[in-house]
Amino acid sequence: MPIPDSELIFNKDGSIYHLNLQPDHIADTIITVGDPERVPMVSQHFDSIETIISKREFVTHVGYYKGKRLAVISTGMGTDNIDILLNELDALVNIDFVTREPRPLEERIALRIVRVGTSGALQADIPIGSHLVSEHAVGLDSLMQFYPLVETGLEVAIGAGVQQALGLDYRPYCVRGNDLLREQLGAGMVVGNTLTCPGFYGPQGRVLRLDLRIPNLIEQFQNFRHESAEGEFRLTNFEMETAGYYALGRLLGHEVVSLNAIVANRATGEFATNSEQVIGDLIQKTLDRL
Ligand code: R1P
Ligand code: URA
Repeated sequence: MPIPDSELIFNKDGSIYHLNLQPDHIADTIITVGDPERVPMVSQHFDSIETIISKREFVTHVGYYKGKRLAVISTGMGTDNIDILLNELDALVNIDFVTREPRPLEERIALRIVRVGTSGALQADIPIGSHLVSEHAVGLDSLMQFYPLVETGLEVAIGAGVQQALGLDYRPYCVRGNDLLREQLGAGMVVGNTLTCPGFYGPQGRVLRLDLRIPNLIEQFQNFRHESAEGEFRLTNFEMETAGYYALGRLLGHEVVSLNAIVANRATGEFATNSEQVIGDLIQKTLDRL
């Protein structure tokens, strides 16, 4: 059955609704960044740029780095945007735009998607300026209320533990990322467990003029532990997208890794004065490892 016009939406030029891209625009390896201004920070290193396309917060440059075809796309902030990004990227490679039918299993393409984003450390021993690769992601957002994510026993237990520690009335989801990609791209980085929050202020325990419903939220995050045969699990850092990437990557069959430039430390109260350099170094490291 063809997917109806209202579900798989094309622009007049045949490009997909939000990303504004057509299937031959995209590369199999994609670097994603939150801030549209970070896209040229990546593509400035390319040997050549063949495509520049943008719509809303989704700015895409496609080109070659040391002979390898790469795309860099900005996503804006939040897992709601990651829902759009992953579904539309998947459609570009795994749905036939003419017949509007999903491609058969044997023709499916697994994309390699690398998030290069900023993040705040939760633990005092993770200094600002460090680079952290996310092993697990725990999602406090509601995206996985709408998809049949299958979690391992350990993932369910971690999510349930976070629910209990914070007194939430829903169980956060938990997803381990792709081990091979983490080892390849995250070599030498801090290996951590990333908490994905549905906001930058209250959900990350920041108080400006509004009090928080959960007292001592940062301490609750910092002190959370889950013991299992795999060892001790603690939350190391937070941001706003990684859990959505890992969960949708698992569901759609794409390889995803989240690399974090630590620009804040909530245990010490510091914010990096050189955040551009911290993220710039992570971009260079990522390009050289792909
Ligand atoms: C908040 O300032 C934003 O920074 C982090 C968070 O996940 C959120 O998107 O990532 P980016 O630097 O990739 O945008
Ligand atoms: N991005 C976040 O979401 N939180 C931080 O503290 C820093 C960057």
